[in-house]
Order: sequence, then C-alpha cells, then structure tokens
Amino acid sequence: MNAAPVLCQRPGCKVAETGACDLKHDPVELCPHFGKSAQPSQVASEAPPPKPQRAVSAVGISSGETMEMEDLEVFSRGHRIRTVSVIGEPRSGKTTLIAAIYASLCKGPIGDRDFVGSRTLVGFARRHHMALLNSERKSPKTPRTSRDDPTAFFHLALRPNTGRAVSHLIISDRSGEAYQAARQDTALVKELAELRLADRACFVLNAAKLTNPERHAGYSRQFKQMIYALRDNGAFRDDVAIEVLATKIDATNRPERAAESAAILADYEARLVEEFKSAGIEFGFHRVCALPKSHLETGYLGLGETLERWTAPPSLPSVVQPAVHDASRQIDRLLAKW
Ligand SMILES: Nc1nc2c(ncn2[C@@H]2O[C@H](COP(=O)(O)OP(=O)(O)OP(=O)(O)O)[C@@H](O)[C@H]2O)c(=O)[nH]1
Ligand SMILES: [Mg+2]
Repeated sequence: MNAAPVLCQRPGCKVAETGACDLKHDPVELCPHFGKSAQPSQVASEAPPPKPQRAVSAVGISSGETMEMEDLEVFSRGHRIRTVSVIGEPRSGKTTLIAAIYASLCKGPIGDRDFVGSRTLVGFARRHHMALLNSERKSPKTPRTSRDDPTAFFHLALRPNTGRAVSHLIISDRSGEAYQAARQDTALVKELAELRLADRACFVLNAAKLTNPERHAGYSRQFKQMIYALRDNGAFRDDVAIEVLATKIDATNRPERAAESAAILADYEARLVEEFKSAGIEFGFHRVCALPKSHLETGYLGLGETLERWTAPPSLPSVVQPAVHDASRQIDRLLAKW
C-alpha cells in the first residue's frame, strides 16, 4: 500500500489523510508547518536511515499559479469546494471580472465576505496586473485568454464577517473562443470538462455589445444559443444554478445613450427570465461593472452581491412527503389537506 504523502512537518499530523490541520488552521495553508517536510530532529530516531538511492518523496508546494484540472482534483479531496464556471464569448469580460473580484478583496471585505486565503494568488495578480493603468498601457486592457490555454481554476477562501465557517470558492476561466466554438459545433461541448464540476454556471453578457444597435440582433440571439447549446448537450449537472451577469454596465451609462441602453437591457432581461422560467430553468439576471473605464462615475458595481451568491450555501432539498390522494389511512388524509 502507498504511504500517505507528507504535507506537514509536524510528526503525527493527519492533514494528508483528513484534510484537517492538527493545530486547527483553516484553511490549512495558513499553518506554518503546512507544505514543509519533517525536520531531521523530528523524525523518529528508530526510523531506519533512508536508502541512498531512493528518491525523497515529493512535497507539494503551491506555486500560487492558477490550478489545472489535476490540481483541482487533489485540492477537492482536502476541501469542500463551491465551483463557479464563468462562461462567455471572446472579449465579453470574464477574466476582468475575476481580476476585479480579487482586486476588491485586496482592499478589504467585499459585501460581508472577508478574504482568508488563496492557493492562486500569483494567478490572480498576473490577470489583474494587465487590467491596471500601471501596466503602462494607454488604457486598462486584459490580454485575451488563449484557446490553447488549459482551463484555469482560481481559489478563494472566504469567511462571512458574521460567522466562522470558511468557504472555498473555485472559479474557472477559459478562452471565450472555446465556448464560441462549442456553441457553433455542439460536438465540442464534451470537451468543456470544467462545466460538469460547476455548482453554478455564470454566463457573462457583454452589455456594451447588447446595447449597441448595430450588434444587438446578432448578439442577443447568439447569447441565448450559447446557454441552450451547453445545457441541452449535457455540459452541466442537473442541479446546476444558472445566472446571467450583464457586465460592462459603465458602457451603457454614457449620458448620450443611457436611457435607451437601460431600456434595451431591461427588455432583454425580462424576455430571458420569462423564457427560462417557462423552460423550468432556475435562473437569475444580475448586473456588474468590473472596470469602469467608459464611464468612471459608474464605479465598480455588483461585485459584493456576486460573491455572496457564489458562496451562498446550497439550498437544502425538500423533505416534505408528497400528499397521498384518496388515502385509506386517516393520517394520510389529514396530511393531504395540509
Ligand atoms: N468598459 C468596460 N470594459 C470592460 C469591463 N470588463 C472588461 N472590459 C474590457 O473588455 C475587454 C475584454 O475583457 P476580458 O476580461 O479579457 O474578456 P474575456 O471574456 O476574458 O475574453 P477572452 O479571454 O478572449 O475570452 C478588455 O479590454 C477589458 O478591459 C467593464 O466592466 N467595463
Ligand atoms: Mg479571458
């Protein structure tokens, strides 16, 4: 039988097996002993000396880069995670949204969520760097996520400031070209493996494009097609929650077109909600601004509410017994009345 990997330098700590830190650190990465190999003095003296040729067992030290699928599988064995897949056409604003959530947490709590830790700080910082003015661009701009890049998984450990329970949020980001290709050729849907893990599918709607009269017709159709193409071809689990996040709201607030844009967006929201409700899909529609560069007065918008939804505990299944009609027992007849 293989020995459990060494994850902690404290002799006897069971973190590798149970995922729980002996010193009660949560997340376990906060423990000063986590991720280090045992000190020579701490190794039991009766242990036989290592054979010279044997390779020393590797200790996983997090690089801080985004995780890939294999890393996530290992991580999810030690942590209870909530997973959100951010989905959208190229340049819709997926990566910028993720970078904005990270940037806001750097300044303090967002909504009622406190930042506790992250396995992927370097990955966040890289994305955020390009969206900053000091990346020496004339205006903030996030580089395209390449179609050849594997799906990137970001991690956030968060705690509501009213409670003690830490939630581990995993957010997936992938090139919009891959989602666009799957919309056009549904045989590619099965390649989007991150979507099967998602507790929540977040479809990013580019509000700047939707409210552009020249692009509205085509884009509004394509956006709906993307949701149906993925859902109807088994991309998600049955219990997935679906939300639409209209981003770039600042672009719709420019004074010359604000009223017209607001009306287009409200009308599209009403039609989507109606359509998905009648298709029996649990569905929400929300607005964010992740980078208010077109209309500075808009400011960052909706990030706290987004994080709150993404980390909300899943609703418990109903345990109410279905009513028995024409029951022979008195008690069943009484229950049917209620
Ligand atoms: N005005 C405005 N621009 C935004 C906002 N969010 C993103 N952008 C811009 O939209 C462009 C595309 O953003 P990305 O985050 O790279 O989009 P993406 O969906 O990750 O794109 P791919 O990686 O190609 O799939 C960038 O130039 C961003 O600066 C926003 O809230 N407001
Ligand atoms: Mg991207």
